[in-house]
Amino acid sequence: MLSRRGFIGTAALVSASAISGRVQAANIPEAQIMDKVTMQPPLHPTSGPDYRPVVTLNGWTLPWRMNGDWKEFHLLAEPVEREFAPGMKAFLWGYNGQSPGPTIEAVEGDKVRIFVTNKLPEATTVHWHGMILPSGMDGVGGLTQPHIRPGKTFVYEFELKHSGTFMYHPHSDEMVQMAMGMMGMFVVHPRDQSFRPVDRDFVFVMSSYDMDPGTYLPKVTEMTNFNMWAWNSRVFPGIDPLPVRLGDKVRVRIGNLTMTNHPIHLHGHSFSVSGTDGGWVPESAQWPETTTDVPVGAIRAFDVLADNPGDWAFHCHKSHHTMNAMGHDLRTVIGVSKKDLAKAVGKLAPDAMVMGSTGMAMGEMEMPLPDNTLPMMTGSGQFGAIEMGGMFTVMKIREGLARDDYRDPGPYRFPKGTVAYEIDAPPPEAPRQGDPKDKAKPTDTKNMKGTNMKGMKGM
Ligand SMILES: [Cu+2]
Repeated sequence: MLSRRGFIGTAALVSASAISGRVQAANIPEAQIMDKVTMQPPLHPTSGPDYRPVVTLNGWTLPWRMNGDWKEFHLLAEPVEREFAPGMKAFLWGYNGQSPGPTIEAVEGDKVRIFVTNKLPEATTVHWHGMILPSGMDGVGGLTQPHIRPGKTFVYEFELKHSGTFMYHPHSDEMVQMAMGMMGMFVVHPRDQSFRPVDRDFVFVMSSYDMDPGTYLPKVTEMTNFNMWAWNSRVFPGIDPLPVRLGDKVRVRIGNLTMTNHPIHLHGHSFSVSGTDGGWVPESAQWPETTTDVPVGAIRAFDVLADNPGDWAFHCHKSHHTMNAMGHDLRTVIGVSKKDLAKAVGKLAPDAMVMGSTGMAMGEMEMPLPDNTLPMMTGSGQFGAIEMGGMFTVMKIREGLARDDYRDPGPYRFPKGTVAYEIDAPPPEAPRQGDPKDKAKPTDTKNMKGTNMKGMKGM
């Protein structure tokens, strides 16, 4: 699953004097590279305190090595190619072969030494968002350290004072480097294993991109008008599902490095926000939610008891964030006569296709797309088109999944008689307010129980 790339060449050796005097260049751990875009199995600790490791949607955890009492990691900032979903690729910047970078995982009290090698065409730094650490390790280019020039390696050393969920990202040409996908998550487990343990622990970071159909590079000067809304630089239907065993205690940790907030919604359950990038939320301060807003530059971790089996949609509740790039420039023509519209359009563009007069569900419509883009609404389930994109996936809660089994269990097998169903009934004669034939008051609920109401299919 890991491919290794021997990168420590002359450039790194020449820069030895730039490296902290405490370590030698020759002693840099190998930077491990990931070439898969699917969720990799959790990385269980082989030394130190045991913990239940996280899994990263469409991502992986960065392997480390022990060197004395230091846990050593190696991040490689570099250009990468990332598939958003089958049919669309982007040329991004990231770490160790992917955008976002690998999740860094450690334990409260650990001393971490993180090597950062810059293989980008411009300078970078790494800021450890939310970490309580010495100022000189905070990674703000110019303010707390010199920028890491191309080809150079810097070392960050600090002790993990607190457990929780954190992020890392550049603090150097930030607008460009974050718009290009440079970011990752950093999870610190409590040293006390009895502190709020969970059975499954998912993590991902949200990013957004502005990419015209047919192009491969995000527009890095865009400030607000993005068209690809991604979880771990993937969009639906490219986002991994969250497979969960019925009865599991589940934690989902979500970072937001987009330029807007995301109200994240889970169906079929009630959850509580258990942590932010500032630390753990005391139980006395938690309240039940089904949607939690994740502000810009923040993290929300929520805990949920997965006690309701099924396929549960899990998504951002801004409807334009569950869509992909194609088609946002369309005008609203709901209610316009398709025939008249087709006649008018046909004069100008004989091959044009008139659409949208009854809504915009396009899931089942086969339309040729330009190269390298994705339909606005796409994906399919066992009952047909799902008509989603962007920040959407499914929590799949099933009986009897094995502890570390994160494979997609496939579509839910609904017990007989538990799925919403259609009946054969004529459309209702809807009484109108002010209609002289209508003797009933509009609010007369007795009338609303009449046979007419039973057949309100499609209302
Ligand atoms: Cu959103």
